[in-house]
Amino acid sequence: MSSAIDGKIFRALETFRVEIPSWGFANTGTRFGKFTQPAAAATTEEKFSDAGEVHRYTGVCPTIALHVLWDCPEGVASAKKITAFAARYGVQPGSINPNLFQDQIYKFGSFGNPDPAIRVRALQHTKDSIEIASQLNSRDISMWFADGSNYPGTANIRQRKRWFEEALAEAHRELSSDQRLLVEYKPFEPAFYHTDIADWGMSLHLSRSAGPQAKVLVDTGHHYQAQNIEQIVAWLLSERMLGGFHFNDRRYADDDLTIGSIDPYQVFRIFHEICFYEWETGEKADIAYMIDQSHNLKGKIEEAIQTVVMAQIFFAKAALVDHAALASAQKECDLITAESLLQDAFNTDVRPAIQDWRDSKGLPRDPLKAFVGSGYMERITKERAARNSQSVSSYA
Ligand code: PSV
Ligand code: MN
Repeated sequence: MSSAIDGKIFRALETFRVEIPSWGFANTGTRFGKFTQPAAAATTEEKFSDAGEVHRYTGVCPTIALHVLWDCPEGVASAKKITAFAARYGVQPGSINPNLFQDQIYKFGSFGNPDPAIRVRALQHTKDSIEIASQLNSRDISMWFADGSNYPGTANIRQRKRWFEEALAEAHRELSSDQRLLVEYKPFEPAFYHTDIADWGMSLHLSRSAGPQAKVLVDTGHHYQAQNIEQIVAWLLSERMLGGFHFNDRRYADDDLTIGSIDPYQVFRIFHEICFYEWETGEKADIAYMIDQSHNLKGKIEEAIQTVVMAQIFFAKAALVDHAALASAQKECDLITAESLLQDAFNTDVRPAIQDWRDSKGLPRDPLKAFVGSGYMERITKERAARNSQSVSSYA
């Protein structure tokens, strides 16, 4: 491979960081049940320990996303313990995710609940989550709402929109100047008729009405089949409203499969829009790259490492697109050349250059192999198996 290509890949990887979700290490399943894994993490400390391994072998996952209900059971008082875990395991708390969907009170919604007392509690939980984020020096508070309805006529959609506008604006007022509120959308599930924040346009509207530090969070699994996600990305970039990603792949709905396992070209196309934007504007897009996957059947730490390796591959491929040539081919309406520029980059084997980059950083060339050979899995399996076999542990 030419040194120019190597240089492009090295530069791209230099700043590319991926946040791993704490919930990716816990036993998860579907609504039909869970198949537990003997080595799954059950405590926040174990999740930090597992995330630390992912960072140790990849070198690009310095932060772990936390879900407040599952990882901060004592609320703001949890911050001290979490800070100690961060120091012990070498990974910092990343985005803070309030949980506005699991408590019984949220049966009919959180910010969109017709009961004002529940809306107040949901807002208080959000404010507490922002306080936790401040204690932990976390920049992003990621808001996902399960709010919606299952049957036509059962919810006042316009009224709920207003409640969302009010509550998000109030949450925004709690942010410190360096924090951001990321607003995620999802078209359906768990609600099956309407979801209050169903698509990127609704997220964009609510983010704008909340305030300047609110941005849209795109979860790749939260789209209808065949939706052109990279176009959404391009529009949000153009509006400077893309704050973050939850990456995963899907075959049917929000399947939470490993990034690139079903449609690798889609991941590439998304990264391409970001790289092209950065080339055109000369500005680095301020995007939090996060993974939101549920590793139900594959080994959890192995899958997290596999995910990061895949993400680096697609990002490196996207960095190889010849932007100047692409811009000129687009201008000339030279379709074959324009399309081929993307295909050529996508078809380049970037793995040797990525391995060389890892070498240059003192990281193992093959992070998965290094992890498997480390003995960590054997150790935690011994330590956690007896406990895990006794309890079909909860989602957290
Ligand atoms: C919901 O499907 C989601 O994508 C949200 O980001 C949640 O916080 C996460 O998954 C975990 O349930
Ligand atoms: Mn998500």
